[in-house]
Amino acid sequence: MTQLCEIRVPDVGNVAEIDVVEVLIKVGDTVEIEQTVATLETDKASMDLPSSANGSVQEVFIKPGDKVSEGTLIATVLVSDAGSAPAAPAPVVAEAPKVEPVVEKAPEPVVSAPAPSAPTPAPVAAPAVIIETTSTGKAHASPSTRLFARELGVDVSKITLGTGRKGRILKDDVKSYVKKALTEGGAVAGTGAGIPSIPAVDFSPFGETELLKLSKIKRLTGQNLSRVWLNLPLVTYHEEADITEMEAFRNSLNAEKVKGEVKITGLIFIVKALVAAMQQFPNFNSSLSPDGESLILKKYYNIGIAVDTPNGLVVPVLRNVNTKSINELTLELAEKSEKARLGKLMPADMQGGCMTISSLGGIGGTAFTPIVNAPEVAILGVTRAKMQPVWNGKEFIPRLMLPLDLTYDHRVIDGAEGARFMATVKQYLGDIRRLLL
Ligand code: CAO
Repeated sequence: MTQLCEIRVPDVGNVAEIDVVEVLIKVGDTVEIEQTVATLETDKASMDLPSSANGSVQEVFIKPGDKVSEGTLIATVLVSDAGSAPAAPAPVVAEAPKVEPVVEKAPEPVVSAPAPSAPTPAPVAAPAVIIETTSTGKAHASPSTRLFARELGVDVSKITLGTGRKGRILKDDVKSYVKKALTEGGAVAGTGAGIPSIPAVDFSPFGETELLKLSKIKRLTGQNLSRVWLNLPLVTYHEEADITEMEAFRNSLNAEKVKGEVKITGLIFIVKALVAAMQQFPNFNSSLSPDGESLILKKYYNIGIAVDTPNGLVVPVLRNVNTKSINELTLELAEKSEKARLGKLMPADMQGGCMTISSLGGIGGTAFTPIVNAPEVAILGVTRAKMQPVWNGKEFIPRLMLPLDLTYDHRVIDGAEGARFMATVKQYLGDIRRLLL
């Protein structure tokens, strides 16, 4: 046997008009006792209206924006014998639920606990209307939305604006928030660990704008950089190397090259000097184990080179630098940076780096703070070398000085270690004969 059960607004105290904020059921849905069927709101409180029967929804009489009051018919539910059908003849009015303030309560809940006023005793215990007051200054969301957010590990206060009435946060807003966090690769701002998001701004009052989709490389690089920025305690140390002799040597080598031959770039000497220093300071050729308890020391020396391409930044890797000559590395860099610019690098070309160099020297600059390419623990930034007067103890002499910026993961590298490492790189670049030792 089946019976039609009515779900009505219970006695919610002396409130004449209650707004329907969200309707969570539709015709054909199966509902269970205590399942929230609608979210109602007064000026002072919001409440989840639970179903008082198990069954299938036959008709829904309200929609968001409607005003309801005690006794308003919300929906009818067809209850089968197997379900929790009220014993009274159909139609049966669900018993007015007991009202219990829950979650973030105001000192004086506006909706008071009424005495049951249903005409027929319902055979099932009517679930409580769940109330959340809105005078707490907390995020504007119903208890069921809060529960939903908690189940997904979302701190609802991190959702800055809901799409519901008066900015109310709805379940769909929680879903969009999670979706956005997953697409952007960032962490969902969970309770206590969330980082305030940057609110969206409508620029239209200030002038015309145009929407330009980011390239895939740019989006992925952005996600990775944000992750590193948020997870690693980064320190950048600045140094200058005297490359006057190195540059003279490089120019003399290039003068010997016949037309069409690839010229030796200063970057290759930097790659060599870096690896020589990494061999002396093994911590720079390491990664932190995922549990943060150990260092994974690498016995190979692969250097990533950040290459600027029309589609964004890519980092091809020069492998086994310690076993290759300056000429070999020059050719390899020329080939890989060309492939990078043509978008022809294979994933394997960009894997296995131990440390990265980001050189802006061809463009300019005096210093910058590159971001470590984790799980590497350090990155070397290079900006434009320039002639400077350097005091030799007796006089100022013109020297070609190269600015270097080392950013490192401070969990792995100590400040003094970083300074010693850079003093070593500087020494190698100052006298490249030392690379032979
Ligand atoms: N100081 C002075 N001049 C420099 C210099 C420096 N530190 N570095 C390069 N130059 C000169 C070169 O000698 C070259 O001069 P010539 O044309 O007279 O020979 C010119 O600048 C152009 O060099 P280049 O940048 O093309 O070549 P490179 O070997 O130095 O660099 C590469 C290769 C692939 C790193 C570079 O082309 C590139 O893409 N740089 C951008 C890197 C980048 O975007 N990094 C990301 C920063 S954000 O993390």
